Amino acid sequence: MLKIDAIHLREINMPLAYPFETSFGLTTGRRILLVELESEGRTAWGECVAGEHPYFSDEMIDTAWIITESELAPRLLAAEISHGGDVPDLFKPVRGHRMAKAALENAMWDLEAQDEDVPLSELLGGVRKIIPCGVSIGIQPSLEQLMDKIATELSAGYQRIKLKCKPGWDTRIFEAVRERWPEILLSCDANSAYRMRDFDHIASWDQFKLLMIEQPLWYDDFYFHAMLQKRLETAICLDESIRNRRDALAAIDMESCRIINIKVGRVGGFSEAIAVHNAAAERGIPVWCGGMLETGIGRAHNIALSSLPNFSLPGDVSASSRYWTQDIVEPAITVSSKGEIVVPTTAGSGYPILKDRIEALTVRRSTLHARARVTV
Ligand code: OSB
Ligand code: MG
Repeated sequence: MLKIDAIHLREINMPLAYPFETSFGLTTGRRILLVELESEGRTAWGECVAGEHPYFSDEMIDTAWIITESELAPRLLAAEISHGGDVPDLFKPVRGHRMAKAALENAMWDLEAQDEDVPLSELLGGVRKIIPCGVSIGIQPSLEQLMDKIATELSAGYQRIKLKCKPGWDTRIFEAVRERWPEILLSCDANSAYRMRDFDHIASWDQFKLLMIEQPLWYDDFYFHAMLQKRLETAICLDESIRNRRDALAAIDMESCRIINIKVGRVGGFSEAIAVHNAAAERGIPVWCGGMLETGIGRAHNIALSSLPNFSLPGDVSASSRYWTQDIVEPAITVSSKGEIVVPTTAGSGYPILKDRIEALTVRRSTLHARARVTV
């Protein structure tokens, strides 16, 4: 039994080292909900990846805070469970709010790994000792700045460049990048910026030999992505549309995509992420680990997840320094000159948190305690 004595919620505010622009908006700093489980002297942390606004998904930090405080944390405090994998059942009565659920479930897996004295990656079923890394490059003020950014990331060793795109920031940049770097692994991510009238336009990108086109159409769609995929040589990758294993099965069966981006927050926690990974693996669909501008806490969890066997494409799991002047874990996450991260072999997530730094960044907090338990 892993008895939870208390759950601490806190909001930290962290400015991004570099602003990040997607088709749905510009992010210059993050407001992040962190959860901390206290269990018999041990602590384990989870990061909620919900954004500042409900633009990527229908969750945002403030909805995640309310749901965590009023519904999820009380269920976890009252539970008698031993495994992170037991958490989804506890949360089943609550519909949606997957990013809020994931923060607590992932913290629970972290706690279990510490308790069992094994690396989190091993507890999740990971096998990889190193993981291949790519970068996601936001929409830039100019093509020149984009080219400079790509040159920097390539010389740092990253194995795959993903370009955020939208109408007006697509063909022209792909052309310029391919002219200078004909051979690199290159992909794009539209975050749902296109519609059916754009099908011919998107089909014209086959000439750029992109590794994939991520979520070109509606965030909740499978059917029209399947129509588009029929028109393309290039693989479609779904991100936003895949909320769980059943979505992955539907998308694969309908041929809406040939690749899946797994974000542990988007699917509601490690249990569902593993289920999506396995469903894809059984059907020959490669997956990779997406990112949500996480701090080292979420990033460490992404590294552990990426060690599962079917994470065969480079993920958006990159170094702390690309996002933060100082991360909240130590050591900070670093990527080798070959574009790889070494999966930690120590117990738990392998990245100890910097409590003082977190305290200094905290702007809001709340603590829930377990009711006294009486044993007879
Ligand atoms: O669609 O993958 C996405 C960031 C925020 C929201 C959505 C996405 C992203 C990224 C950045 O692409 C990935 C990262 O480097 O963390
Ligand atoms: Mg995406």
